[in-house]
Amino acid sequence: MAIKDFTTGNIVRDYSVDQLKDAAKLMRGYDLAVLCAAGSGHAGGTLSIMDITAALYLKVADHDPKNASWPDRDRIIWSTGHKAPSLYLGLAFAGFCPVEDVALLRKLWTPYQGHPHWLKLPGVEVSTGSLGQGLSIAVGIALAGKLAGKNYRTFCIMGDGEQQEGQIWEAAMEASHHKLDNLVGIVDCNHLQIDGKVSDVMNVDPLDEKYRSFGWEVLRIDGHDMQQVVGALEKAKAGCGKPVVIMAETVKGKGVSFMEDLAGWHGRSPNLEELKKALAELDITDRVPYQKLLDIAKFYQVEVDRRLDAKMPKFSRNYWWNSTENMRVKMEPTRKGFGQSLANNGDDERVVCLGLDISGSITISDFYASKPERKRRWISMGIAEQSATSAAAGLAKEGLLPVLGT
Ligand SMILES: Cc1ncc(C[n+]2csc(CCOP(=O)(O)OP(=O)(O)O)c2C)c(N)n1
Repeated sequence: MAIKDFTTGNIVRDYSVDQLKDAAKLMRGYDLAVLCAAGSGHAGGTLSIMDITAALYLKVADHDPKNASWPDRDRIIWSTGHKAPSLYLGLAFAGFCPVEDVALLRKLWTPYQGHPHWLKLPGVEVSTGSLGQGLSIAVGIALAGKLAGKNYRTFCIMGDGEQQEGQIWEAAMEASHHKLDNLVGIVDCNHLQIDGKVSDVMNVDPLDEKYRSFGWEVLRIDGHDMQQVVGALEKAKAGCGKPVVIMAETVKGKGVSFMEDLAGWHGRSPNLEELKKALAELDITDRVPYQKLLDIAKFYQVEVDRRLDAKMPKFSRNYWWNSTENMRVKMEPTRKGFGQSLANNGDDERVVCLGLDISGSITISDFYASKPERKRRWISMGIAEQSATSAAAGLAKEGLLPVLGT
């Protein structure tokens, strides 16, 4: 089991547990460097999943970097598409693409978009990012494997906050009904989501019992203990007559003390100073060519700007907002109007706001930000948009004015 040449069946490279540990550490460094170069992205969850990524891409999954669409390859689905940089580094370290190219993360026209795009980068199985859908896609891929009599395995990486999505449980039901012993779910149990602790936003525990009651085999491990990670992935891959889910206990932001276990690092990227501090902590300052990665991103962006500028219509005067004195406007993101309006009009006792774990970004939390007494009318629903929308219908039916957004 490992990176293979499918034409000969030979193993191209096999990693020992110590080599995997080292690769995961290095991948964390590259992750932070490319996030820094992009100026945005998700540090917390990409760090928590990195040991599993290294084990899967460098050891457990059968795949061939020279033939990404080899029909018998194992499939890896990233239901948590926001962890795309980990996926790209898994592929890069396995030899699917040059590691330094990942510095083009989130740049226009590159294969390394903020969320995975399967048509842009060989090795990316499906485009993801809308939470809750990956396990259903994985069920379909596993069913297709059964229909074709193929022996490949399908791995699906999910988040613990993501378990709030009802669709996951529909997929879990389907997987056991169809005895998909070729399907392996992996839950990155880092106990945090965007709005805070999973247990506060919308408790999903006891997850093990839930999956067991849905007919799955459950393996719970320390997701940062490489021996345990490899052992569980190999055991799950061997199959046991039913779908297997690995509950990996992890730490969000793992490896960097000032990022660990902090919800604020969910959707943040480090600045240069933070990057240097993180690399020093990981003890890999000399092994990650961060300046080169930053330069690759910077020079690429210069070219993007030049090409965009060439496409812009040119006029005798510059009419762009705020470019001249007579075009002065106050610029505010439109989403801020949403929160502002709720802050201004939220005293109406009928107004009830439903939180869907993205409250700060869409500013719905401005509803109670300066009026804590309104918290009584703030209801956290988790990442469960479909049910929350129907719950809003129920609230409205009883004469309330529900507001929700995602
Ligand atoms: C359907 C959907 N709703 C909301 C989001 C916005 N979103 C992106 S990541 C995230 C939190 C995910 O938490 P978790 O699954 O625990 O992932 P992790 O903490 O490991 O990053 C949310 C709400 C989304 N991408 N898709």
